Amino acid sequence: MSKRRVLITSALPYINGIKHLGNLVGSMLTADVFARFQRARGVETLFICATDEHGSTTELAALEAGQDVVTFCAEQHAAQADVCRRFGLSWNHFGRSSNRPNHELTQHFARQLWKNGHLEIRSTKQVYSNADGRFLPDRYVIGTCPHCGYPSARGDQCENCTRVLDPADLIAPRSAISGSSDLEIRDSTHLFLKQSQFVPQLREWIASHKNDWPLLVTSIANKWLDEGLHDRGITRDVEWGVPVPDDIGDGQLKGKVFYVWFDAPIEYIGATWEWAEANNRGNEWKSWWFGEEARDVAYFQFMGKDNIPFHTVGFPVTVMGSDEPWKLVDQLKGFNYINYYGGKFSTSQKRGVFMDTALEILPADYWRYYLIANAPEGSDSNFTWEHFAGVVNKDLADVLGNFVNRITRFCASRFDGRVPGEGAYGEDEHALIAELGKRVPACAELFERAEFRKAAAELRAIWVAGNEYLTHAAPWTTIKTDRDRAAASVRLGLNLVHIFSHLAWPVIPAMARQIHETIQPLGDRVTIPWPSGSLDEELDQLEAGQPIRSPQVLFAKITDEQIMEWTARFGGTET
Ligand code: B3M
Ligand code: ZN
Repeated sequence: MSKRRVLITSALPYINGIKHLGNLVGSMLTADVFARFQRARGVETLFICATDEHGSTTELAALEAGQDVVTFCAEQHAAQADVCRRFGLSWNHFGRSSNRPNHELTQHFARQLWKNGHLEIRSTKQVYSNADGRFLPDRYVIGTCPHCGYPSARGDQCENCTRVLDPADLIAPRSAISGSSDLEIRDSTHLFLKQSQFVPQLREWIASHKNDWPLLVTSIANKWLDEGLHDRGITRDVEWGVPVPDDIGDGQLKGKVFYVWFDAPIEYIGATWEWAEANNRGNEWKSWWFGEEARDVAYFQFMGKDNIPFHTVGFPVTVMGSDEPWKLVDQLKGFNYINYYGGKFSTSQKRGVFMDTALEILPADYWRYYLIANAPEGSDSNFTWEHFAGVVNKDLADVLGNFVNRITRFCASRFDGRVPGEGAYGEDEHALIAELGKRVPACAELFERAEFRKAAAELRAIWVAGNEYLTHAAPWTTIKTDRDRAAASVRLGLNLVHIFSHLAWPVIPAMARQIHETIQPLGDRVTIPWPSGSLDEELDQLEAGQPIRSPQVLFAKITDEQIMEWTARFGGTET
């Protein structure tokens, strides 16, 4: 039996616009921390993401930007790839759903579904705009929400009350392209996926995960099934998408493309294919996804709660209906939302903090730590600048940063900047080693279970234990009377700095590197491995006489002036 491999996908960010911190923590960032942790443990890991590019939202965004959709997507993809890289997201591949592999695979799945009798051609009523000379699907229609009265609801969903809509539901509808209200209802032919046939199979599959998926995930999945699963229209009258192949529906579907939510999850596989192509790995992509070869793969998905139905029902139906042995997700990690001062982060209303502006004001690791420590797992969490500053100042500056600074400075000034070899570890040292002997495996277990908040809390507890040890051992005092005792404390302190950097790497990779470099250069090693030895060995592994460096200030505290400036700039009042 070969070793376990881990496949990780994060929900694919929509192509239009840089994502906000809520999108980030609920998919890409947590997936990244998990991927780094697996690599740090020596597990063969493939971490895949891509931009989700098709559909009416993209066409409209391109229109608004005054660009053709191909240029628009290319630019936006590059912009997102750049900001994500600067956030330390360590994908093996960041693909594009508009690339050829996804086209091929989407058409393949559709053909399989057609062949197996799971698709049906139906005539539907669609909104048609006379002024624009075209059908207006989904977001192309704007009008008043029939549920809450919000006047700018879009035809796919009301942003105000989040209800899913059909364009024909909207009151006083108008075209999002021209603003014209000269609209009529016309017949248009579309492909429907007969999802309702899959309910028993879905129920069984979801039930088989009731003990290993978060309650949030199984309850959202079951709610969808309980409310009655409708057959789903999987084609649209737009141009930008994967075309329906001619051999499906003998010409009746000419000019239609697949609905974006049909092709987007298939891009998880498509992007893996892109990865193989980009790295000359031939057919290896298939070994992560298909049949016997993929049996050793544990597949983890990360996403916000609004995406859960599409991953517990929509995509699985595509996979099951293909009647081919494609891999289904093993562990589905869903997240609640992060709110901004009690209200929503909103891309369309530019409310909250976005990835690019976040990096303008602070390094990525401040954000990474804060977001992981406050990941919206059990319930929604709430971002405020005051809270953010409190967490950063306390955990990163006062606890971790201060520990590293105190011990390295003291070593520099009193031990010539070298690891002291004198003195033996005594009772205090052994007590701390024993404590970490429990905490480090506990922390690993929490990362393994993808419980990020608790894992971060354990990490912080480990740093706190180090600080308490140092305060108690007080080498700056003992050195006056017992140099060997002080030397032993400094030696343990430096070993702690070293292990802290290994433990922190999945969450704060850049800072972890910097901390490691104060103790030992890393060269071109990318991964800082999770400690695998006993803590007795791990905490006594630096060689006596080895030089160390004093770091610059690792984490600068956030000041009250900065909080004032940022609340003024980004808005900071309850809604
Ligand atoms: N593009 C992102 C979102 O709903 C959506 C995820 C697709 S995952 C296949 O925010
Ligand atoms: Zn509404």
